[in-house]
Parts: sequence; structure tokens; C-alpha cells
Amino acid sequence: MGNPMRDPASEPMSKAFYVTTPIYYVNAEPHIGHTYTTVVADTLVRYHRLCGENSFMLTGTDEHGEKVFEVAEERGLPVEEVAKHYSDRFREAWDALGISYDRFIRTTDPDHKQVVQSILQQVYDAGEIEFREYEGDYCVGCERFLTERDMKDGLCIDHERAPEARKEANYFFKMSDHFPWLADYIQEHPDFIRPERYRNEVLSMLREESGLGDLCISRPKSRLHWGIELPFDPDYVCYVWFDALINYLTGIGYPDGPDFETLWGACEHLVGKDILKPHAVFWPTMLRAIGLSPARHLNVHGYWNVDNKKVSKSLGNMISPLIMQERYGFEAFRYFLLRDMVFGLDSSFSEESLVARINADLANNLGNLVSRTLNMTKRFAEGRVPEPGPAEEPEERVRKAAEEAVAGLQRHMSRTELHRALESVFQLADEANRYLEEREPWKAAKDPELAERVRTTLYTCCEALRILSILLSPFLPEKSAEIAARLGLADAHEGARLGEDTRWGGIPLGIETRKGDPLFPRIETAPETD
Ligand code: ME8
Repeated sequence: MGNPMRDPASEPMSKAFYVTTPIYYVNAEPHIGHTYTTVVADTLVRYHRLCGENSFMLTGTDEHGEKVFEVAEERGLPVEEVAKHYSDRFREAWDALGISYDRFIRTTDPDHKQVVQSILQQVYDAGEIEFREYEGDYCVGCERFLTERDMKDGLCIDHERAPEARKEANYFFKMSDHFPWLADYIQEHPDFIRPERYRNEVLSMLREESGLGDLCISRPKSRLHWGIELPFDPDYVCYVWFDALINYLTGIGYPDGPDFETLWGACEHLVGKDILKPHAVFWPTMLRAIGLSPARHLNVHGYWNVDNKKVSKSLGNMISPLIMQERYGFEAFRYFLLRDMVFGLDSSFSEESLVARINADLANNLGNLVSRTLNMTKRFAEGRVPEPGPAEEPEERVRKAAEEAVAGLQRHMSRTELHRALESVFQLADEANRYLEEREPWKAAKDPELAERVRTTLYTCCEALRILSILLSPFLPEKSAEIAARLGLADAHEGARLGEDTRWGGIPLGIETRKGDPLFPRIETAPETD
């Protein structure tokens, strides 16, 4: 755990880590989908802090555009008021759920407006923006012109609504000029877009998609005044996606903030597959136009569905994270989200699967290990971590499981495979539970000749729990701190580092432990009635 003697000045220069979530539209309350992406970002940033890296997490709200304007019109309210109302809902939800973001950005923030205008001017001056007439099918839900691929039976596939035919004179970013280098870049950096299925999707988009031409980046004020004004034409505002993507730069102090260069070079975007195209095509080309390289990775996840339908505001089948928090405790819900979704694939949400997961992994496996270890330490070792005897084969197995858990965590986190990282860590809890069953300290304690064996068993389980409390801290921040506190290690847990503090044998002997209520009470579902 945290070493009080550690001198930060003597440590090697730390690596950097920068993670972003999409900035969410301010037209509805946060739901399970937004919560998932935000929790993944929070887990990653906590993990990188645990590794001692200079880490930064950005989230926030996307406030301009027609979608938000429409909601304000419908309600007869000023658009600024609606935007603030929903932006506050997101911020309050993340605060209530303990999300450790470093900045919550709003696209209505003054520094963002200034950055967007300076980038627009820069791209305009470079001759990459042109004025022309355009005609097409526009979906307000997507906030963009649709291509054939985006429609089925004349309706937008994502929003199940008919697009509007629109003809307008607008400014265009000459995005298609960039497609050849972008395709090469994606080929040469095979894990830039991951998992692989999304990389292939983008490559085929670049090869085949007929409508993927230049990007219309303006909206005439006569139709929509809610947006950032183009610095080179006051009759237009900036297209919401061009404005929104730039938040990833504003958020870390572009262009000359002290950490900008370091963090940008370590940027990991997290997005749902619905916004693959803007992130994989619009954004890298925009960055190139201002001389910046793409993010390190674009990590793309699938949808949470309920009854085979994507959870979304427009379909009205939302699951509220705050209600889940009230019913099950947020950490249990958070665990379920991270453990049940294979990162990249769709997943189906139901309360039955949530309860089954909580009971199996948290109540039975981890929770039981904690209560059995601490109860027996109380009963057979006066509540203190005892001095062990020599390790035998069963102890070696637990120790090996701890080493493998650390290695598995590192391997899977570097690939954003959080479900697999958790699986690796839980194998240590499995192994420690198996070990307890094998050593049976509750029986051995009756035989004075086995006193040393009992001490060794309890020591081994306390040490496994200490290591688990560190490895689980990115996933279960509060409960892992609680495990550490019951082991008498609350202070050390705060500054723990992966590697030096997760080596076997670090638990101080003789420290006073405390049992306590079940960490994750079993959830009894209502009995079925005939
Ligand atoms: O697209 N399953 O905002 P948005 C999983 N403002 N994730 C889901 C989901 C679901 N059913 N539904 C939503 C926007 N999400 C733009 C982004 S970024 C510069 C601008 C998550 O409020 C997922 O991360 O519609 C998805 O990409 C995002 O919410 C869309 O949020």
C-alpha cells in the first residue's frame, strides 16, 4: 500500500493519460448508456492514477444545435435555460455517483467558444473551407445529412424518423481531400480504432460510402441562431459536431496550456458506436487541418439494449443510474455495467441479470471472502493480522493467483477490455475462497497442533484481500476502500501504487482488523406468486 517514505521528486517522470467521454446532448436526463461510457472513463482514469501517471478525465455537455433548440421551442423556454437545466442534471448525476472527472466542459463555456472560433479561422485561412450550395436529407436527431447507408425505408435507422429534404448555401470543410491519408493512417495504425470490427467499418466507409464527401460546417442564422458564430461570416453559426469535437482540445487548455502537449499525445477517446463516423472520420481530418495528430486510440463500445431495442431518449426506454443507485447501491450497478458488457459488443440489460451478477460475484464471492476472513481473524487471531509460518503449496497457489491478477489487470486495461480485467482480478477472490475451503481454519482452530497453520491461513487471506482492495479500486472505489479500512489500512489505500504496493507480502503484521456488516448484502428477489 502507499509508502509514506516515497519521495515524489525521486520518482521517474510519470507517463500521461487523458481519457474523454462524448459530451452529452442536453435534451434529456442521463441514462444507462451515458452512465456506461462515463463509468468506463472513470475506471480507466482511476486505474492510470493507480499506476502513478499524470491522468486527466474530461466529460461534459454538448449544448448547441437544432436538437436542443427544438426541445426549448417545444417547451416555450429560453434555450440557454434548457441547456443549463440538463447540463446540471448530468453534472449532478456524475457527482452523486462519485465520478472523478477533472473537468466538466460545457460547449457554452467562454473558453470553448474562443477555441472553436480560432480553429475555424485557422482552417478557413488555410483554404480548407469553401462556400457552396448543398441539397440532402437531414436528420435532426443525428444533427447531420444522412447517406443511403443511414436510412431504411426512407427513415433514419437510429431515430426511426423521416429526414427533412434541405437545400442551403453553406460553408464546407474540404474533408474528402483527407480521405487518402486517413485510410493509410488507419491501415498503418491497426489499433487506432478498436476493437477491430469498428476499424474495418471505417475503412469500408472511406472506400465505399457515396455520400461521405465534404463536411457542411455552418448553419444559416436565419434558420438557427443557437450556436457559435463563424468568425468569417456573422450570418452563420458553426455546425454542432464541428463545435462539439473541439471540446477535446479546449478541455486540456489548447493551444498553449501547460499540459496540453503531454495530454494530447496520450488521448484515449471513448464513444458508443452511434458516433463512430464523426470521431473516426470528421475528427482526425479536422485535427490534421490544424496540424495535430489523431488521438492515441478511439475506443468504441456497443449499445445497452432493453428488450432488443437500444436504450435511448427517443425510444423512451431509459434506465436511470440514480434509481439503480437507490435500489442496489451504485457500486453494484457500476460493477454490473463493467463486468457484463464485452467492450465493443451490444449487451442486454435486465434487473434479473443485474441481481444474479451482484449475488454471484459480489455477495457470494468477494463479500463472503471478506466476511469469512475478518470474522475468523477476530475469532482465532484476536482481530490482528497474524505472523504466518512457512508457505506450502496451497499458499503458493494464492500468491501465484495474486501475481496473475496483477498481470491480467495490466494486460486487459491497456486494451480497454474492462470485463476481462475484472475477470482476472476476481480469479484471485475465487482462488482465496477455494484455499479457505481447503485449509478449513474453522476446524483446524480446534486442534492446538495446527495453530501455526491457522495463522498462515488467516495471514494469506488478509494479504489476498489487501491486494484485491488495490486491484479493485478503479472498479469499486468505495467498497475497495472499505475493505482496506477493515484491514486497518485506510491511509495506505489512498496513495497505493500498482506494482510496488501489489507485491505479495506487503501487509503489516499485527495490524488491527475490523469485521463489519456484509459488504454486499445478498439481494433476495420477491418470491414468485401464483
Ligand atoms: O451523440 N448504449 O450525445 P448523446 C450505450 N453530443 N451507450 C449509449 C447508449 C446506449 N444505449 N445511448 C447513449 C452525442 N450512449 C453527441 C456527442 S461528442 C463530441 C458529441 C452513450 O447524448 C454512448 O457513449 O446522444 C454514445 O456515444 C453517447 O452516449 C451519445 O450521447
